[in-house]
Amino acid sequence: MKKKLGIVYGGKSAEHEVSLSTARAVTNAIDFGKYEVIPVYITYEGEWRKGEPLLAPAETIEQLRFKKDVEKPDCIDDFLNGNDMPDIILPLLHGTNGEDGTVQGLFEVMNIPYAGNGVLASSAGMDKVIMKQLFAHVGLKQVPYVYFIRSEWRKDQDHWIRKMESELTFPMFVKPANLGSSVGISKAVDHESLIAAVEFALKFDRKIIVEQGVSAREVEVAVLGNDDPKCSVLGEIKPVAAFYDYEAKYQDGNTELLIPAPVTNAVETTLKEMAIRAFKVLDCSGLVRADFFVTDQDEVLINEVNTMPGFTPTSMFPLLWQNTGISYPELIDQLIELALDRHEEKKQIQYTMD
Ligand code: G1L
Repeated sequence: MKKKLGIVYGGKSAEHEVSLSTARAVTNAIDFGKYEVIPVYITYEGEWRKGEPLLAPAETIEQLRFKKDVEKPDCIDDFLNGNDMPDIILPLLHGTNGEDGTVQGLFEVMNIPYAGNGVLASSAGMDKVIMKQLFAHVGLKQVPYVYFIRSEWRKDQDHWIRKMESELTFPMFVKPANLGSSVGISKAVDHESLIAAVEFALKFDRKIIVEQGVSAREVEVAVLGNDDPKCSVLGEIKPVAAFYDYEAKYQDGNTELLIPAPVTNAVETTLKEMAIRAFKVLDCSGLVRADFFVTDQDEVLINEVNTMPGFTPTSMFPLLWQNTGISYPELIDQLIELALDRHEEKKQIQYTMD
């Protein structure tokens, strides 16, 4: 019997289209002899629409974008009632309700194995402040930062400005704490732009983090596994322009990837050990992409981990594994196996005392 593999994609998110492309790429890599693939599209409005099982890879993303169907209403009830359930789910969703742990919670309640991180790691990884506090707890070196919530800022703006200007140096990066993407982020170079940057970020979140800018290279590693996770080779993201800001960085064509990253053995060893420590303190499972700064003095600082990294064949995470000897289809297979392993292990847990 073929396993029923549900792929859930789309969602109420700015990254809706990215999710659709990712879903298409995944259907291109799946072994249809081994899996029956059930596409579940979440609309921009948040409606769940299940399509007919796919018999072959999707040729376009439009094939995966299901229109409203009076015959088949929102299928979330099917999920909640346990009707016609997939055997395993690949959640390919970004942002709110996707990578923040809420959708993972739904799959937990339904008792369906799903790929990638669980509720705790997903939600902790969504909040930059919580993530940094956990990192600090296990002694991971990071850039200095200050954080506060909207009401604290409104109450005593001068206090927070003094704190930032005494504990950090310019340039600083001001970010909403709770967003997975780059929305609301800006660079502050002086007193005036710092205030403007805070006000701007506060439009997107009630919690703000201000990080000290560092002059460093950006190096990333992909981690795969559950209890005994393994690291890929390292990759460096190199800005093509000599001077760049965050706006430039996230645009396509402005960066180049160096895989493997040209770092010393000592840096490589330190960075991989730090990535595993970060994976463990966030209680990750399946996968994570860990992002670091490597300073001119070869000091390694952790920046953040991404519990749902970009996942098309040309994204950093799959590219790093490809360069480590695991192809894109193999990677998907492994993530499915890891999901099933974790689910089996959870079944062993005793819930009562008798
Ligand atoms: F299924 C995995 F492996 F857990 C998984 C799930 C989701 C890997 C990567 C992603 N990433 C995404 O869904 C996305 C953020 C690229 C979609 Cl927009």
